[in-house]
Amino acid sequence: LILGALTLAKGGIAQDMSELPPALGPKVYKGVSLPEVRSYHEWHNLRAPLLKSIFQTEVYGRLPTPNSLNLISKTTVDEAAFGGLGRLEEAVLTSDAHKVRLHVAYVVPKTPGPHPVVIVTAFCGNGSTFSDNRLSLPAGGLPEFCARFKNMPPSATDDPDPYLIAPPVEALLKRGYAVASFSTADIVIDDKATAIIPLHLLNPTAPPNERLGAIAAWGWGYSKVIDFLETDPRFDPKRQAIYGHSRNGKAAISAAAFDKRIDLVFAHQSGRGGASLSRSPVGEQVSNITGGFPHWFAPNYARYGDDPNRLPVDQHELIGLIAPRPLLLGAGVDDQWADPEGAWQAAIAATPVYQLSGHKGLTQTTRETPNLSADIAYFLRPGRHGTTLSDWGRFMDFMDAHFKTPRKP
Ligand code: GTR
Repeated sequence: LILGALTLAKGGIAQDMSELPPALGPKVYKGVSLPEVRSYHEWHNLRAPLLKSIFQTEVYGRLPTPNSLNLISKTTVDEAAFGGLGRLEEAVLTSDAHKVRLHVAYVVPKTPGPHPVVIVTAFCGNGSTFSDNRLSLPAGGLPEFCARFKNMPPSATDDPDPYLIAPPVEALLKRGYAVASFSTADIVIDDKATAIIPLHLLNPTAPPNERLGAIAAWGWGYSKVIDFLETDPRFDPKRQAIYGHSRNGKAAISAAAFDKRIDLVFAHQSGRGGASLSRSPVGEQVSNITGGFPHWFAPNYARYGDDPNRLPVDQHELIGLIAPRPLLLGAGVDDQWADPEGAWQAAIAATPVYQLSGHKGLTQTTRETPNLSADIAYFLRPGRHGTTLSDWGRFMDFMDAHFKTPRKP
């Protein structure tokens, strides 16, 4: 697994990724100069705080100002949901300062707890996550594309659409997992024309070029759900997993980098601004994503559009901030826009951080054969952008492997 020897191809041109700064190498940023990292202690105490600051300044924007949301209500929606396997509830949390009203829907297995939990982001509302239209709609209603999914039955085949908006909740409950769901629209609606004011309200103190981006704002949503779950003894605070697909996969992976309470992450097809290296020449480029979605990142990120090699950090260092926690990365062969190769390279380049902490990081030797009990697992499956039932199967196996023996002391 030697990175310098690997190349990426774009239109027949091979690009040498040796320009990628090693995760543990010396670093200079705005006059601060740090030597090579030689111990996990140095990583944790010196390097990680600097990286968290650089990722906010240059990529994701300044995180929301610290704030706990107030619990407004908690209701039982269905005592015996999913054929009696779980109890479906809904909580409403608000913050006046942040102008946020967050609906968290969750189903808790009927078996004795405390239960491991997986937190998912709902593209089409919590009602679609749990197939229950009594649950509240997200702020602004459902996005237009959700009409396409209406009445789409869960499919036993590997169709990448149905599971995009609804995880296999029954299967998760049968394996003992609680499932919690929130809509990113409750934090900030995904609309470049209207997002800037709510993003500013989440952190009014951020300098203009470091304005919070929607990706990190959505990531903060996972953390707010965790604040709430941790007040309820039915959930195990040592086994909290998060899942996000595509733009929500970017949110998930950034959330885990900034919030240590997240114990395990499945960032599926997260692409640019997610697990894939910003320097990678495959698929969506920094210039594409910051041009198409200017509200997703700090305005500073767009400055690297013409030459991402100038970025003082890259996504292998973001993954390093997750170490030693388990991370699953899924990719699709026909989903080159999300740059499967860039995520593979990032996983390789983040592995020394896992090794420094006494873990192994990525251990598989081919992209197609994930080792689901390794700290970092990656899979490249046939097919396009979307989440299939077998993607979920791998995620559940990954959680089973890692949550058997909780890692936290
Ligand atoms: C695309 C965007 C990607 C990815 C995707 C999605 O339009 O270019 O970065 O986030 O949307 O979220 O499905």
